[in-house]
Amino acid sequence: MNFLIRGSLHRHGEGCRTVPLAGHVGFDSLPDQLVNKSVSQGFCFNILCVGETGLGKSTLMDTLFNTKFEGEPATHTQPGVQLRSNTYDLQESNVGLKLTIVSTVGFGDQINKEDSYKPIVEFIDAQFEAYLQEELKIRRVLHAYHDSRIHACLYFIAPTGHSLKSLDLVTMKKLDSKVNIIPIIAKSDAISKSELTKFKIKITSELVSNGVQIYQFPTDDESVAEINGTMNAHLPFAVIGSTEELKIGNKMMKARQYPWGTVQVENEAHCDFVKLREMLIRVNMEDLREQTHSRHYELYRRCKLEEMGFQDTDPDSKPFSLQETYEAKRNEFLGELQKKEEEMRQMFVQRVKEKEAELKEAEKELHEKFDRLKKLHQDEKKKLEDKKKSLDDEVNAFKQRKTAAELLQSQSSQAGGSQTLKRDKEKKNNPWLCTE
Ligand SMILES: Nc1nc2c(ncn2[C@@H]2O[C@H](COP(=O)(O)OP(=O)(O)O)[C@@H](O)[C@H]2O)c(=O)[nH]1
Ligand SMILES: [Mg+2]
Repeated sequence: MNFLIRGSLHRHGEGCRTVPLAGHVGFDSLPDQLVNKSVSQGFCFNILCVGETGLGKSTLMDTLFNTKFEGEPATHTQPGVQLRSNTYDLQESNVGLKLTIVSTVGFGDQINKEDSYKPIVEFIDAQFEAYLQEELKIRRVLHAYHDSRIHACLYFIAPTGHSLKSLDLVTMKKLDSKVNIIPIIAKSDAISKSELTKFKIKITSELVSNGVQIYQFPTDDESVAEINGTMNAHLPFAVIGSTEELKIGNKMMKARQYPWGTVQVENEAHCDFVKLREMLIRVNMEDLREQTHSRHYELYRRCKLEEMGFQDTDPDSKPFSLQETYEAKRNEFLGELQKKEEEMRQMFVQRVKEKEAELKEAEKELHEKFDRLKKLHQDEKKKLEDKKKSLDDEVNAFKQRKTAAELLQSQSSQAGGSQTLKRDKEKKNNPWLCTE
């Protein structure tokens, strides 16, 4: 038995030779080793559900994973968009899955929806950032790290039958370079079959004309190329969610019952729920994880490291050492700091000058006011003094007049007294003289 291997000897430009093996070596069990290791470590998968409140996000998750995840229904009165994240340990056969479901709360409920996409973008970036920080640590434990990066974003479209809302287009456009978007038409039992066909075409053309990149199921792996190719043509999947089991024939099935009939969730003639479950979980879960790491995270990491000043090569196409990058960034940072300091100093001096001028102006005004008041006071004082003087003069004149009057009065009374005396004398001499 001959085994052929490609021996890759990357030593100083040596090529690789193909050499035959004389017997069984054992590395053909590598795939099994990998599987066993992965199974024992367990898997992790993170889904983000974006869609307006009440579009059936929680119900669909329960239906997809055949369980009841706890959680209160969200109200429509949230002041902004938030993200609610829950992690669950699931087990199927001997495979463990750490599943994280992140759901938007309050999406589409505000009057102004301009910034609705921001908390979602920030959340996705925060998970990338946490992973990058772990990668950059000196002592990193990536195998034990709980990877919270979003692997699939289910975007819930309302079954209006018209076209996408601008909120949907804007949000998907902001997310498409960060996450694998799988658009789905929610509550598709609310739309007729012919309307649905037209709606799907309309949505696809709107996504294309707005340049929104949605996740395409991969067709490069032969084993899944056919099914994935067919399923790509069915996007966006029209789904129905229900955790209610009804007896149909002699089987219990997940369905929604209406006065006019029953919709079976897992009946492919009724909706695309099975297609979504197959594509998302059974066929492409690993590709979604892989794409997240190799495409979306890689892009985030590249932009972030470039932003931090890291480069692979210098302007002469020579590899940049980490030390040089660090030095260059440090110098750039110090330069910027100095510039900022200088700017602040200049600004401070300018402010002080302005304040000084303001104070001088105020002082001048105060002086002028003081002078004005002083003059006013002096004028007033002079007027009062004049008045006092004229009053004093009047008082003196009055006193003089009074004295003169008194003198006159006393003189006249003296004159009156001497005549009475004369008359008394005459009366004594002549008692018959009548004076009255
Ligand atoms: N007609 C219809 N109703 C659904 C469907 N999925 C969920 N609902 C109902 O829609 C309401 C809101 O569902 P919920 O999962 O809480 O929505 P969420 O706010 O997006 O998580 C509930 O009354 C569900 O029973 C569906 O596919 N079709
Ligand atoms: Mg919910």
